[in-house]
Amino acid sequence: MGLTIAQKIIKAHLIGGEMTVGSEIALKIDQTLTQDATGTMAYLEFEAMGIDRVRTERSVAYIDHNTLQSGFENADDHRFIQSIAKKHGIYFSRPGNGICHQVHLERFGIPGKTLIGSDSHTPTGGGIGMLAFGAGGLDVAVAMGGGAYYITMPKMIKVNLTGKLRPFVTAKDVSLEILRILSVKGGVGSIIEWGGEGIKTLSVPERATITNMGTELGATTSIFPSDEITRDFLRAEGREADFVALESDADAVYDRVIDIDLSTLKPLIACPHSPDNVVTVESLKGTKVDQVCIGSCTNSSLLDMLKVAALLKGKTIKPEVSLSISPGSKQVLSMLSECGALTDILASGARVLECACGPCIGMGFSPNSAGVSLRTFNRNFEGRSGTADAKVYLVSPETAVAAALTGEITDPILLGEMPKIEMPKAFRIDDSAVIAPAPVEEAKDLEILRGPNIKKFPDCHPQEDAIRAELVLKVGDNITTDHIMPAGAKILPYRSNIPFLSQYCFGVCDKTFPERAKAAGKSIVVGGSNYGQGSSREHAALVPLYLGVRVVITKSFARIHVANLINAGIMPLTFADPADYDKVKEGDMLSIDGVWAGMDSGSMTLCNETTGEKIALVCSFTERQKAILKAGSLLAYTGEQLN
Ligand code: MIC
Ligand code: SF4
Repeated sequence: MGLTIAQKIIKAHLIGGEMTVGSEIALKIDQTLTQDATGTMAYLEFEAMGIDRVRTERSVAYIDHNTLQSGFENADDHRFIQSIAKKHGIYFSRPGNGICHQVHLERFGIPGKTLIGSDSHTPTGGGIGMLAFGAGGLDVAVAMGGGAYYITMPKMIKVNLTGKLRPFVTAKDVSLEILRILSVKGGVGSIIEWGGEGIKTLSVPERATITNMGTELGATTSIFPSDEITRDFLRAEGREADFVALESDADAVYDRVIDIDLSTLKPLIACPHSPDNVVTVESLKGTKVDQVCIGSCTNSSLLDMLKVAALLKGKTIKPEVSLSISPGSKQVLSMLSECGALTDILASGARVLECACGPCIGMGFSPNSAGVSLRTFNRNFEGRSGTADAKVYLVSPETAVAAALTGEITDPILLGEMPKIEMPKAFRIDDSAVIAPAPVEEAKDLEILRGPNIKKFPDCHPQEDAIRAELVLKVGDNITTDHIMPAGAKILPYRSNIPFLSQYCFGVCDKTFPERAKAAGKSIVVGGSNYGQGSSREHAALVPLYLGVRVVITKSFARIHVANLINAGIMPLTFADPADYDKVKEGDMLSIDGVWAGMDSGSMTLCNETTGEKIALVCSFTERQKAILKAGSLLAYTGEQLN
């Protein structure tokens, strides 16, 4: 039987387990990336493992999330990451050099290699034919140390593209279309492989927009073949030698095939507050817009920016609209500047922001009260923009420009003719903002620079054989890690300070949670389906751990978060019958006896001591996961293994 592209890469990197859907496999990881918001933790964890030098082919530490430096905290964290990178063999991409996923695609991604990153949008690398996964910081730390990365062998979904996009319809609309079809849960447990004749009309940055947003489907990752288009991109980056051709076998078998005819697509828009809440732009025409933001790891490539500049050229934006543009990398910004496109952008009245995540993670540019913001980003979760009552819509750069010019949601087709964009044959290559690590002999004497913002890792608690704790919080379906541990300008500087962060835990759902959890001492959280979707931030596990959460019971979990919970020693369990979710309420006293035997048998009985009801729970832990939970955390378990 033939293999899919993903199965071929998995096979070449398999160091444990069998490639049977649903079973745990261990993969050798070639490259890692971190960003600063998750990086400080990941490097503290790497340090705790006591390994001198990374054992990957390439590890890169990016600074792109917290670049405001509104106090000493961010700057201290940057210095810490820079010094630890230099000492341990990691390349350091300075603040201003760009968003991790964009820069990694440009400068480091290699088709056929495996990559894990402490950021959920690491699958962006699939645009260049990498098998790239978002992971918790601790998993990345282990991979840097040469350890395997564990995933559940996914199913394979193929999206077969035919036809060609019409003018003003873009790769972003393809992403929104697949979200409309599959929803934010539709990719769970699957790798999405893109193929068909239609992919020949998509450049690498367009493919990367699509694999980037595959994260919003809950997919394990997404991938495109590596073909002549990939080779052209690598050649333009001066890296043709990195090219490897990759395609699936003609008789490869997929669990599901979805057909999309590109020529039938229309400009689409995701409405508040979920990326799968998709309708046509046309259907919302006339809606007043206050703010437009263009950028993020989804839509900040040179191609996107050149299109934006061409559409803005000679025009000015509506006085009522505020427009921000963040190019994805220093390479993109300097090329915009060289060809004069930056002048067209500035002349339109746009505010050009740093090459960083910026407004996407609520670091500035929050909308006005109840404001309508159209963004080319990948997430529009409630509150993420920094304005609690803002209404955030996700769109393509073309639709974003149309709104900035007219002041209302407008089908970009009405902008007239799409200007022809000439892409340069070669990109401007300047790696001066990437600092190489110190040679081994020099590295051992280097000091790691720590600021007072870096606090210790929370204490872990080995799972006990019997648990008795209060249900302190019950939440609904599709709870994101932005609900559990919000980001934004006020909190993001404290990503290495768990005690400080804990005051904001679940703030979007219930501001009283931190106090109540602390008072309870030990506690249980209950959630609906797809609990923990979104960001890879392990803080969404570490902070609840700090507040005393020992068990989370849901209808179902999102992939990265469930791994982060186990890594933190919090036991994730699911209701055998989802309807039993209704049999518990906040304040109930819950207990589980025979936890260890239950881990082995795959089922446990939850006793609701308040009502006297007994509820069946299920779990399916691997031997490794059981050992982590019994040790109290992946870190403790790794320590046990090393000893
Ligand atoms: C995000 O887009 O939510 C982030 C910020 O990039 C996160 C990582 C983080 O929380 O630091 C992600 O996607 O994993
Ligand atoms: Fe940065 Fe936004 Fe991309 Fe996350 S989704 S990596 S915050 S640009």
